[in-house]
Amino acid sequence: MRGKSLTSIPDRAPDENKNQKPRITRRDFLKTSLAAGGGLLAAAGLGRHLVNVFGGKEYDQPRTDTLLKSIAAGDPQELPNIIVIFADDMGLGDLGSFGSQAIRTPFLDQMAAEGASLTSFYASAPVCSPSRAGLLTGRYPVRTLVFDVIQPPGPLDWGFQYILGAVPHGIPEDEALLPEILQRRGYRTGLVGKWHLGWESPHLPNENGFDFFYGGLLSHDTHPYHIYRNTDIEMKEPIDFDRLTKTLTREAVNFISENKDTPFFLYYAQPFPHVPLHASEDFRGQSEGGLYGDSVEELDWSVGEIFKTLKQLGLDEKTLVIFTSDNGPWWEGSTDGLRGRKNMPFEGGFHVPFIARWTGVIPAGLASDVPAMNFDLFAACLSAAGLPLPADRVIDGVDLLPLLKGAGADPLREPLYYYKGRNLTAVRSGDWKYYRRHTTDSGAYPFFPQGPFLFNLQTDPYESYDLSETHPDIVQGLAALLDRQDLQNEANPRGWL
Ligand SMILES: [Ca+2]
Repeated sequence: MRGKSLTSIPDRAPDENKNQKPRITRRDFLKTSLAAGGGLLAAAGLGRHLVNVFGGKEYDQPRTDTLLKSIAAGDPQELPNIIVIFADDMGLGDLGSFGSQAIRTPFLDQMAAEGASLTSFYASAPVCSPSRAGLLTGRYPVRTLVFDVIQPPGPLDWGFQYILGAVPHGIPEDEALLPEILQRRGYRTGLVGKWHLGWESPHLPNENGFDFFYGGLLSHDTHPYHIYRNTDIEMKEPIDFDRLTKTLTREAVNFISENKDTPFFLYYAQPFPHVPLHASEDFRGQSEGGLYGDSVEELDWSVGEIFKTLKQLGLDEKTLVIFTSDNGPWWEGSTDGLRGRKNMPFEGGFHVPFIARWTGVIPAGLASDVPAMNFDLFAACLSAAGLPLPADRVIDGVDLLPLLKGAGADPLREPLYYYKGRNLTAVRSGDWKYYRRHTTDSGAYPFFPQGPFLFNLQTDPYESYDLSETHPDIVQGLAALLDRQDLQNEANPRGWL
């Protein structure tokens, strides 16, 4: 039948028609095709835009107002200080304590020696904004609607943001952010560095729980990039990026010193080693890792200045300090050999360094390969502040403090999901990671999807050998988890309870 139907289709026009003028010229055909294609694209874009604008958002500000009002101030003597140091695009293999031979990070190495390292720690997204949304809300970024990078619309971004993706202008006001909760608890809250969760009101840091903000609203490869002190521009672009780490370090240290007598939460979101790479004259040319390495070594110095300040003020035992990165490395930087890089669902995009230090509480030198994700830090910080998790919304994070104190894995840990944009791409449960068929990571074949894949991260951390044929039962179980997660998300996109 197949052969017959193929041979029945003539591969050229019958001879009797060859001298007739075609009824449709090539130009007409192209014009019609382009118009039809454009129309279809526009209709699809508009349809998706309308769905994004009018469906699935379910804003609920009263819910969050009620939640925040329910949080009582704590006894300042009982509340530990919390510092989260969040590097930008820094790779797992860029630290000495995680194996770098090219870059020296003595202060981070010392932090690891004095605290706990998690060696299977993930960002909640492989790019900046959603990873920050996950960190500050304790939820999969897709629930917060910040599933991709937030930036002001340039000519290309209008299409990218408002037709294709409909990314909001900033973190929705009805998300309860970690600084908003800690502020109600009695913390002085400060953000030094990169915000990247909105560039205009009502999405600015001071409107979202931060008493103090010093830094940039966007990535420093975006224009306009100004340095703000709270809501005022302190330095207009062009900024001297070589001095940026020094300036931010000064502000972070000042914030700690000024608030030494009150509980404080400092979110130090370092803009490096995201490109463009810069380092001050003290660090430029010093590293075996090039300018990338110089910027990491200066970041490491900056971490050292924070620890020096804590020691001088006698705050070591009162302060939980966490260090991690928002996603895997981009153009440079080491994934420590893991497959993939920034903006990919492979380990190299999500797997980031993690160190926590809290003198007298977290045992020195502890290391664990229990998988965790940055939204767990939301839960850990609330736990440190003596607060329960919000019960009015799905919180995907679990309290990491018992693990960091040496208690081992939480048996109730849900599987970890890997989203690329709003698409659920992979799941990790135990040692197994399963991928749906998805975009290739080979630049030479950009239009070829790949997978599905099943990898055993214990025996194959580099995701090189697909085991789906030999373990169909595991594939079935993990595929069902992905389907379940998708169904739950479609039924309740914001995760309201
Ligand atoms: Ca980033």
